[in-house]
Amino acid sequence: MIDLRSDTVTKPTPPMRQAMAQAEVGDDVFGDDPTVQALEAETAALLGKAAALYTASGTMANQLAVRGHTEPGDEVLVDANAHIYYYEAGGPAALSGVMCRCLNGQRGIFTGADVQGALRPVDPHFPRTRLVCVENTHNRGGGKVWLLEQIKEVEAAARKHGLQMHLDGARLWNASVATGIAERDYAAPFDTVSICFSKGLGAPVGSALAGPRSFIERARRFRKMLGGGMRQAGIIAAGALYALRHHRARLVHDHANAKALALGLAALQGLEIEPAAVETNMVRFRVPAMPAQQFAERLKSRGVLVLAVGADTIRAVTNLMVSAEDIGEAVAAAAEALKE
Ligand code: TLP
Repeated sequence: MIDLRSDTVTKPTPPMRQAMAQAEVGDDVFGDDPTVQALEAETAALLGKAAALYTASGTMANQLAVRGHTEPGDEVLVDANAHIYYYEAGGPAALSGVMCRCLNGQRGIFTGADVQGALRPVDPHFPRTRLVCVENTHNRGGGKVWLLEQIKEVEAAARKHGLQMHLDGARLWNASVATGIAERDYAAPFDTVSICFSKGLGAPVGSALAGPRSFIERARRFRKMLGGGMRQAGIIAAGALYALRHHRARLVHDHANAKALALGLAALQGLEIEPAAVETNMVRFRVPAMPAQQFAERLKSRGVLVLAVGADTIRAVTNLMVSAEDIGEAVAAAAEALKE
């Protein structure tokens, strides 16, 4: 199977498994796991933040950030297609008691004027607007990259009104590789940043939340509250550490494969796709002739897995397990599936 459903589907490579097998571990709830501590320190340093916390998932890291930045009844500004709002099981409402005010970004990118326009007057009738969340790269935006100037414009509007800034950087690595902008420079405008080791970097488990030390220590208590205090987590943290050290630069291959896939699909009759919109490792396209799910099933019977992410939209994500040859095979499978 050529698995293009997500970059979460990767399996640890042999050297990653070796690093995991040899990891020094201890009880991390007691602060005794040297591998988790090394991962947290390296992540914080890379992002230019004082501290970081290893979490079970990206969802947990994002929801800890929302919880830490807000009080119940507050309002969070977020793009309508952002993972925090769209794919986290109602977490902001359930775990933090906050309202989400959705901004209509273009492929996930909104502006300082959008932030400005969503602000509420200071008045007891209204919720307090507290937090702005940005997602880079943007998943439902098709792996869209934010430019630093766009982030700085949002930051200026947010700071003018005393709002906090959180970055969902699950795929920040992809944004950095695509633009050459260092992760710490992308992270600088934000109070807190979540990143994932288990997506493009190919580690089996885990994400992290980075930010000021006092914020991260509070988040550690919230993580415990959610049952996310893990014991000998060094076993999985070693995979994440290996991925952080060795798998960032190779993302250029995923990006080249995504571009090749988009160009290959664009040459077929019967698909709607914009290769120029492919900036990182995600390809989105439409199949007007049939429901997306049906096309996904036709591809599956030919050994290619993709995800229907809407009634008429398919997503294919290149990743560590997909080679340039696989892309050629996936395009051939799509050509056959269209003819069936
Ligand atoms: N995204 C997954 C699905 O949940 C949709 C995927 O396959 O793309 N932020 C962003 C931008 C994400 O894309 C994801 C996962 C997360 C956070 C959450 O990470 P996990 O799955 O570790 O909770």
